[in-house]
Amino acid sequence: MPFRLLLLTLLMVAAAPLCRADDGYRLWLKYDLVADAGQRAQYRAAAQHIAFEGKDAVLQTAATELQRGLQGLLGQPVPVLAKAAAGSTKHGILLEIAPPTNVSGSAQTVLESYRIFSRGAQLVVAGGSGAGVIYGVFALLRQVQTGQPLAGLNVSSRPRIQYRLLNHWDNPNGTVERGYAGSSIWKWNELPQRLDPRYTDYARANASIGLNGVAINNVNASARYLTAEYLQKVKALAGVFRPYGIRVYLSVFWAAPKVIGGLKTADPLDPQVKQWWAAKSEEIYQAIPDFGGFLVKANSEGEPGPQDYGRTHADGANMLAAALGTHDGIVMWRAFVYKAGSGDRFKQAYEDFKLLDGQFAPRVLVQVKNGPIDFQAREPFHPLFGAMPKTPLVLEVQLTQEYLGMATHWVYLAPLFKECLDSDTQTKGPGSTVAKVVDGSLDQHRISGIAGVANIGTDRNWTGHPMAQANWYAFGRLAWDYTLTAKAIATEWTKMTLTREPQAVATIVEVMDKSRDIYVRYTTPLGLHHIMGQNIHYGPEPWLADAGRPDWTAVYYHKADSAGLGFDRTAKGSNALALYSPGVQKEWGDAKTTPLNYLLWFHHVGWRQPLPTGRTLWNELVTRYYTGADSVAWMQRRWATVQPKVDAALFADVAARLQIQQREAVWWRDACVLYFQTFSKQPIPKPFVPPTRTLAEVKTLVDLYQLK
Ligand code: BDP
Repeated sequence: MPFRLLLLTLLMVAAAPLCRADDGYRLWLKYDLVADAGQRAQYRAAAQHIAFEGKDAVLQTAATELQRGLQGLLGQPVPVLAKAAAGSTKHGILLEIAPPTNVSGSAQTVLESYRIFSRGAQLVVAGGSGAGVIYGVFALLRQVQTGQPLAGLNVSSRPRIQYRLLNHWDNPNGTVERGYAGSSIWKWNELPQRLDPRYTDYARANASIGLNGVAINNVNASARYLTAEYLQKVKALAGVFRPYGIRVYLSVFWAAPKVIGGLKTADPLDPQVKQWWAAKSEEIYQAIPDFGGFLVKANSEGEPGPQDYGRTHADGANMLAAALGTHDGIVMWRAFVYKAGSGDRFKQAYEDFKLLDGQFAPRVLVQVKNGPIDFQAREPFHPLFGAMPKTPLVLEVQLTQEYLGMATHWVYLAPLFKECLDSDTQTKGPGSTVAKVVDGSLDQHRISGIAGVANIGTDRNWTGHPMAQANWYAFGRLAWDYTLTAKAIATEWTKMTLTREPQAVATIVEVMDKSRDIYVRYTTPLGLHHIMGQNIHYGPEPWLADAGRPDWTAVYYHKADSAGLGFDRTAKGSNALALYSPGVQKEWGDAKTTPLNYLLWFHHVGWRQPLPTGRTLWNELVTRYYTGADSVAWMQRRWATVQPKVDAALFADVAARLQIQQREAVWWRDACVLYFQTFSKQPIPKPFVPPTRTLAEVKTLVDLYQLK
């Protein structure tokens, strides 16, 4: 070998580990060379070119994305040709827009549907529109990324839910409410002139999992977004997202007509207010012709709203829907409302909204969180699901781990989302699942939606915890098709993102699948809820009795006393159970038939009460706290086994976060068992070893975290 070549080879070998280091930026769209040579050869033979015709912008993006993906995976150029130039005899991939005739569903979901099949030598990706093609293209890439054959491929798919959105809680100053992955990725000071390349990568990631909308700003909204200056910035973002089939939505500040419009009122029935919103909406559509619509948090946690003027949520939502005029937009009106001092918080959204069913204008959807309180680690489904048959309901879930350990605890959320979607409201007999309420099929709604509060920030790996990328991914996949299993989604994500080695995949998927249950065990077992640290919502603070309002304390929710533990929501208590259908009431109304996971949500149970596990409540509670904390050590051991199979930097990052999680699981355990022991007055059952620190010592940790 000539000396210079030898030197070059040596340099390349030395540089190789550096190239391998994976900072997580590429998410699940890695496109590294397919390692198996035989498999690679098969893919290469099938994908010699990409062909399409037409000027549709999303179709063109689809071709570029497919080219980028295949070139990386196959390690060879894959030319994009005009359909006529490609001919039909050579093996290649043809992209075409061909609205299917045999698919049922709303007009939009038909447009977004795709088919992948063989026609002669060609593999065809046919979409109902450019968006359909792009979803088909990412499905095809997923096939290759997960090592599936292309030959004989024959799949068709359409989304089950029409509006599939991320909700960003991002502020104009660059902070993110409840964000744990750095700052907002939107750089308002640079827009509209400079478009950070990250905006495109963000759009690619969303399109690859089937998301078609983005509400870009916090629901605690600044009126600033509606100013002419900011609308130019929003327009620039919309321009980046449009070729990926993604529409922009805005959260609006209810009192905007007063704050930036100079009006004296924001009363939805006031003619000037109506006029202001209509003009504002026209201005938005002039700038952004495909603007998606408005997301509204009103009369909630201090935000202004129509009730300030004696009007209802329906009055407010319908006024905004009217303001959209003939444009193709919607209003998503949030049902996350609760007033201080007006009974069980569990019931308040229901009491405000149930009566309004049937009063909302056709383009209004009411957006309901998965559970009745607030994104706890486990909640029963929100009683509004099934209770508003005349109103399309958007399911809102949280990807950012506000109450689930922020960015240090590894918690895979698909099991949580699935648990809610699969819950049976029984409102129209057995099988009336939340999923069927949300997709509109139970009550024959024309429109349907689902929203995930984003966990994305400026951290290089987007989500802080590397494994939290899976929550973004899983949300998109379930929004598209909620019948997918949490495990199947975890498997494809792991193969695309971390490793294809079968044993390592199986190990990682097993940990992911159990992680949410483990988190529940060491934080809020048996249906405990809202006992976390005040304000920052991190760590345990079950003793919290004094906060801005009673329903922000912990004691309001767990009701521990010398007799027992749990919130009695039966007829003897707050009677929140009465909000559910008779079938659900029957099961959950009796402590003996209530699933243990929901027990303390609905019943005040005696400390010595025996449970179906054979243990008393106290012993079961302690057992769960201890085994939950021990399970984090199990997660660590399992993670250690995959070290040779995953990127070294990523391995170390996750291992370090698991150490924190382990320490904090023990913190939760000690805090909760010691505090509840002051009521139960019973010993820690064997074989568990009592905490080595005192309750007073544990309490000081909260102060440390909250920087008091
Ligand atoms: C709670 C958050 C708060 C949000 C609110 C909401 O603590 O920051 O503004 O939900 O959803 O979970 O409006």
